[in-house]
Amino acid sequence: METTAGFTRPQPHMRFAGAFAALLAPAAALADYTWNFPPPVTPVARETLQIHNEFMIIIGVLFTVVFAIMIYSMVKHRKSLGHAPARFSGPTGAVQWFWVLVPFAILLFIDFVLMGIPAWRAVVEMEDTKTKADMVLKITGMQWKWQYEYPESDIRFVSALSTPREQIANQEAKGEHYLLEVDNEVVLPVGRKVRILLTATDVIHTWWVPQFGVKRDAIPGFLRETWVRIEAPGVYRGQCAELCGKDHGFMPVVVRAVPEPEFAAWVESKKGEQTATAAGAERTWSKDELLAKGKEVYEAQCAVCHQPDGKGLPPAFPALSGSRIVTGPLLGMNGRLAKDGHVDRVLNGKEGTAMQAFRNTLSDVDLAAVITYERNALGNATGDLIQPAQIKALRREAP
Ligand code: HEC
Ligand SMILES: [Cu+2]
Repeated sequence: METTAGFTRPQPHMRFAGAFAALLAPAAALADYTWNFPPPVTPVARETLQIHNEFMIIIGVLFTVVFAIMIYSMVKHRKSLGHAPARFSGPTGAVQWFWVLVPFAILLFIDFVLMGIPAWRAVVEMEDTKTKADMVLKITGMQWKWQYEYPESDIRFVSALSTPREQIANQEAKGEHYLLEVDNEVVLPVGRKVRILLTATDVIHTWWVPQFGVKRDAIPGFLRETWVRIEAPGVYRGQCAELCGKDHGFMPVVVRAVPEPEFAAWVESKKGEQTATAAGAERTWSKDELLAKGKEVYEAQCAVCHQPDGKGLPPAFPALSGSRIVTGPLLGMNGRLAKDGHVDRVLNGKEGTAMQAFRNTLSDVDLAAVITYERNALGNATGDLIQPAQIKALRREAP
C-alpha cells in the first residue's frame, strides 16, 4: 500500500470492486421484483427483460473498466505527487492503424455480436404477429376507455375505470388496485397466441401491459398490430401510456388470463349477455325502467365530461342541463334522425370534438335509456322518452 502524508489509503481498485458488485446485485436477485421490472409472463416480455439484464452487465463492465482506468490514472499521476504533463505526439504508420482498428473491432464485436444479434432476434419475434396466431383481439382506444372485440366470437364490449369517484376525490381510503381496475376485464386464454389489432377513434392512445412486454400506440385511422401468449393464469394490469387528454390517467387495462376451458365458458356467457341485451330492444320499456338504466349509463359513459350533475365543464364540455339540443326535439318531423338533433348528437357524435359517436359502443337499450335520462333528469324535464326499438330502427339510417 502506498502511503501519503503518513496514513494508508485503500487502493482504488478495491473500492471499484465493491461498487461493481453492487451494480450486479440486482441481476443476481432476479427473484425479488420489488425494485425490478414486474415478472414477465409472455415470451416477448421474458426475452426483453433478459436482453435488458445482459446489456446492463455489458454496460456495467465497460463503465467500470473505463472509469477505473481514468480515475486511477488521474489519482496516481496527480501534480501533487510531482508528476509533470507528458509531451508526446501519437504513433504513426502501422501502429497508428493498430490503435484505431483494435478499439473499432472491439466496439463492433460488442455492438453487433453481443448486443445486436439478441436484440434483432427479439424485435423479429415481437413483430411476428401472424405466424400460428390462434385468435384475434381488436382493441380500440377512445377518450377515456378501451373497447375490446373478439371478431371470431362476435363479442364486443367497453372497458372503463371502476375506481369509485370518492377514492379519486380523497373522500374515501384508496383501494388496493386504485386506478388500475375496470368494470369489464378482457379475458384471454393461457398458452394461446393472441394477435392484437389496435386503433383509436379520437386521439393517440397506447395499450400498455408491462408484464406482457407490450406497449403499442393505438392511432386513429391506422390499424397496428402486436401479440401476446400469456404463460400463466392471473390478472395483469396496465394503463394508457400516451397523453390523451383530461382523463389520460384514468383509462387502465385489466387482462384476466384463464385456462382454455374457462375461457370457452366465458365466451359463452358473454355471448348470452349480448343476446339478452339485444333482446331488450324488442320490448317496450317503461319510463322508470329507462330512467334507472339511463342513470347507470350516464354515470359510466358521460359523467367524465358532462359531470355527474350535468353542468359540464364549459367551455370544454357543455352543460346538458338546459342544453338547447337536449331539451329540443328528439327527432325530425318525419320521425327520422334530425341533423344536430338530440338523438343524432348521441348516436353520431360531433366530428372534430371530444363528443364521440356512441352508436358503436352502446346498445340500443343503453342509448334509449341515456337519452331519456338526459331529457328527464339533470335539471331537464321534457317529459318524453324514446324506446330501444326506435333506436334500433334509426341505426339503419346513414350517419
Ligand atoms: C370525452 C368527453 C365526452 C363524453 C364522454 C361525452 N361527451 Fe357529450 N359532448 C362532449 C363535447 C366536447 C360536446 C360539445 C361538442 C360541440 O362542440 O358541439 C358534447 C356535446 C354533447 C351534447 C350536445 C350538447 C349541446 O348543448 O351542445 C349532448 C346531447 C351530449 N354531448 C350527450 C352526451 C351523452 C349522452 C354522453 C354519454 C353517452 C356524452 N355526451 C359523453 C364531450 C363528451
Ligand atoms: Cu389514452
